[in-house]
Amino acid sequence: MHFTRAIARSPAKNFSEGLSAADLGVADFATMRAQHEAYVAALRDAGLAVQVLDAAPRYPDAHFVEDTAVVTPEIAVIARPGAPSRRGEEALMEPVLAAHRSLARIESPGTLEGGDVLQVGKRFFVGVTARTNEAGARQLESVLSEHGYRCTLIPVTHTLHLKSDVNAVSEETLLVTPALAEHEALAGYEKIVVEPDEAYAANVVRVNDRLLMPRGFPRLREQLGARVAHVVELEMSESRKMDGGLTCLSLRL
Ligand code: CIR
Repeated sequence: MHFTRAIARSPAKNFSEGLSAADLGVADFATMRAQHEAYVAALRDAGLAVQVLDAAPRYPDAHFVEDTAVVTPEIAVIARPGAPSRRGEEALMEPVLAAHRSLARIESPGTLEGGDVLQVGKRFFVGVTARTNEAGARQLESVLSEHGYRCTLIPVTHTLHLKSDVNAVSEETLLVTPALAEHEALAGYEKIVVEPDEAYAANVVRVNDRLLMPRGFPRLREQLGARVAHVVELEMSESRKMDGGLTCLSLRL
């Protein structure tokens, strides 16, 4: 899939009040802002026009914009966050996406966060997690099937979002943590399995000719080696403290 645009949101000064189970210490705003600017610059270097929305301090997790929608070339599906403190972020995103796509919406009692939705070509994998329930996943499936996509639901209990554990490096190759390496829903793909102590680095973003990965994971860098021609490493320490990864920080379209 070729992306031309991305939508991001500046982190709010109170972003460290967001949800986190990471136990990695208090996140620092100045460092986060610099890391976010580097992320946006990396997307621009990849040729994307990046729209950076204003910080939204009412929602300290709102810069994790990926969770607010699922965007395909044909449609944007406005999510319905499962975390009560994040409910409302999707309403901020709706008018932004309306400028680019026709919209569908996940409705109550469904919940869905974009971090649980992985697209690989015409297939979607949807994590059923603490944030995305089966009703939400089935609603998404119903919308996407109208556009020729096939959805497979994957129950995930050990981590926050499906994409904490699996992402596409190409249409044939997935980067997975050991937890999902043998999952039957993912059979048929070539796999790169991250080392258990580098599991955070399974959250990578493929943007056109390049792959963005978090800095500080030398074995994954080596594993990607010649398989991925252009790897960009980005410092992610402050997002990590807030349970966020690279995919969470933008919507690509
Ligand atoms: C949360 O717990 O909702 C945020 N602190 C982190 C969200 C990360 N988003 C993502 O993985 N897509």
